[in-house]
Amino acid sequence: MNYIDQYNKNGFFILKKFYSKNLSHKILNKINSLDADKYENSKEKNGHAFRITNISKKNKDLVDLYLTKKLRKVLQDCIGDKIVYFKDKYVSKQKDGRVFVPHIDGAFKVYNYRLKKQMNGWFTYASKFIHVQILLSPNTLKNGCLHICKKESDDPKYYQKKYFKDKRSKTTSEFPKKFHKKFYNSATAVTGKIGDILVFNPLCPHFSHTNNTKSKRNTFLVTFNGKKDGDKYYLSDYDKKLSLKTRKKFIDDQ
Ligand SMILES: O=C(O)CCC(=O)C(=O)O
Ligand SMILES: [Fe+2]
Repeated sequence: MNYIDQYNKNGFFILKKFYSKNLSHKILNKINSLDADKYENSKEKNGHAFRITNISKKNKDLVDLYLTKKLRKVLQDCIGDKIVYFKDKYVSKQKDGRVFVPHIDGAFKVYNYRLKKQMNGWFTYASKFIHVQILLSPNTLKNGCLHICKKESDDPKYYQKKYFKDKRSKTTSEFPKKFHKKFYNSATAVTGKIGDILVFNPLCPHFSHTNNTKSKRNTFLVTFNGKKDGDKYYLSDYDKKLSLKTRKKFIDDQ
């Protein structure tokens, strides 16, 4: 099956050696040279930033490295439209660090303070998203590689109706515990080397276990939407900041 058929049928595929070793190291070195505190980030107790979010808009040189013509073509072939950058996330898992339970991305219920109503996460901004996960270190079963399952639907509401019944799952798009086994048993492990990529629909259930090795498991995940829905980066960033500010004010007022 070619990658377009795989994407349409399963919602994901892996391309080995997509970037050369040299280019992959340039991407990794560029990200490692950034000051994580200048970006939205999450840290482990020892101070290691295991997640740094939305790097690309401030680092055009990084975009020039990873957003090659070849990548554009692959993503456009899959989504059936030109692509527009939506967000990104560098994930660097250290030994015994963060675990990601089975979840889908972006299909969470959230109150939007600008629109003054409950909205559907990323689907407030566009109807279709596509992820590329760039492997920036070896990814193995031992160091907590991503595991991915076939998508069940292209509609976030399908997952909300079928799986997200309690408050936590509704607001995080993480599957309740009773469904974890089903996903553990049906997943493909995305093992590979630096420079390999996984392209996937954010509505494919995915998860990753802890890193049991001394080396970091590094990946860079970039999300795009279709051009027909426009560039929504600044609007979604505005909404996120408004929500944080309004919630903080609410807490301060208590
Ligand atoms: O990098 C991983 O292992 C999982 C990351 C992920 O799924 C996420 O941040 O949404
Ligand atoms: Fe995810």
